[in-house]
Amino acid sequence: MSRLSLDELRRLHHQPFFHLLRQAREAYERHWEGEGVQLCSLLSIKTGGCSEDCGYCAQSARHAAGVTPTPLMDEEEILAVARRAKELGAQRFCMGAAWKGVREDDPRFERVVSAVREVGKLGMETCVTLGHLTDGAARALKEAGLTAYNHNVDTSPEHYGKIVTTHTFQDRLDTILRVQEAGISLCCGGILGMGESAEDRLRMLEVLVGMTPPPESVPINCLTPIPGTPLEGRPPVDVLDLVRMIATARIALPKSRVRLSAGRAALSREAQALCFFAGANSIFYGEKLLTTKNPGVNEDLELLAALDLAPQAAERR
Ligand code: SAM
Ligand code: DTB
Ligand code: SF4
Repeated sequence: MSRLSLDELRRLHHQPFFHLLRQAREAYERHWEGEGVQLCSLLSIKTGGCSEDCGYCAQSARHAAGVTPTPLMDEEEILAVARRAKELGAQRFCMGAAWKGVREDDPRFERVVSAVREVGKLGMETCVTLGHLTDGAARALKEAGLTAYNHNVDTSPEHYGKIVTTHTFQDRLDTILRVQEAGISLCCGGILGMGESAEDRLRMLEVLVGMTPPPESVPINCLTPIPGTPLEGRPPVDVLDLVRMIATARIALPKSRVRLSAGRAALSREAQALCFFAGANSIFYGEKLLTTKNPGVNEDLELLAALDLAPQAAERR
């Protein structure tokens, strides 16, 4: 299927709910039937104290979210968490750092590169999210065997400036291009519930669809409102709007893993079932995201079993 235009995305997204769901299900079955749900464990390897002002984020030094900044974890500590995640059944291990970005000559970055290499040796897919990258940093991560780099566009180009003022949407796209030029798979998605319109959501999707190649995985986060941040008072995302967005993403990005991401702890089992039906085929797995809670491991395994969904096969792709 050729890339969908904004108009086509609008038509898809606004069609009757069950027509949309049927179409999304067909796309899922064509490309993903039998593949299982990807379980990605997340670890904040460097928490808080970030220079940026992203309005949703607990880790910005500019907000009073009460997160105590911690230095970059040691490699052995990181590996211990990764081993445990693997034992619990995770296929991918994602490491997040509250940095504006990294350069290849920063010794802390070298520690992350080494951790990527070692986690890879455990037989897990690896992902990191470290903010902006230089070309050299992207190359170093590729050489260490990194599977994917997470760098979200987060919202539409038009809405971005209302959420973040310390860097631009274009800065995000520049890093995304560096990731892709280095030959690393891209994990790129966004957040719902930051006061954006349906049109903003579709513009965000248009940007993702326009990437070459489109992102390997697409996290769809629902804002977890953090007390002390500018977005603390935002109302929750309507579950049916979330399902509509997942279904539209499934059709528009048929070969991407669509990850039901932050905000899952606030969703009922039935709501999550609808998200999987609409084409979500990846979750964050483990009790904690970066600073907030995620459903428990047993709860998630029970939910997958109740839905007859298998976790993705464990071997590295
Ligand atoms: N500093 C890096 C960056 O900005 O790319 C990496 C860490 S950042 C916390 C990773 C992503 O987590 C953000 O792009 C955003 O999509 C998501 N995120 C952060 N806080 C969130 C929140 N309160 N609710 C939902 N998603 C959130
Ligand atoms: C993504 O899109 N969501 C994850 C991961 N990439 C790094 C992070 C979610 C963070 C939720 C808020 C928190 O725990 O602080
Ligand atoms: Fe949070 Fe990343 Fe923004 Fe820093 S750059 S405030 S860690 S989202």
